[in-house]
Amino acid sequence: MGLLPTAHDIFRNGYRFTGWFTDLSDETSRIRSRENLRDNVSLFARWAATPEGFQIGDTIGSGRVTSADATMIARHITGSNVDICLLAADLNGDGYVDVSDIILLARWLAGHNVSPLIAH
Ligand SMILES: [Ca+2]
Repeated sequence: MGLLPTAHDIFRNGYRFTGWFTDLSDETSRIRSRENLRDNVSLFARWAATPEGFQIGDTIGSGRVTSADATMIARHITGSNVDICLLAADLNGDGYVDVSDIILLARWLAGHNVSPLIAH
């Protein structure tokens, strides 16, 4: 299996990464786990346009992605009433904001070579 592009590679200003697909015309072909990648397959990345000014990971709209964003995701998950952008907080694009997104953000902030599939 080859290497998937990293989280840094998939960040596109003004777009939200929505996942890897084996067939661009089939919404159900989204890859949800590396376990499904045992054979040689071609994968297609998909993005969705996001509101102007939106940046994945910038949950508080500060214009930067920092550890404060991870902290705010943690507060959201643990039930605190915080005002965050849920689209920006869903770093792995699975439709949920959970600890997987914090892990991905923390690893990315630490300079690790991460893939959105790691957090699944
Ligand atoms: Ca997520």
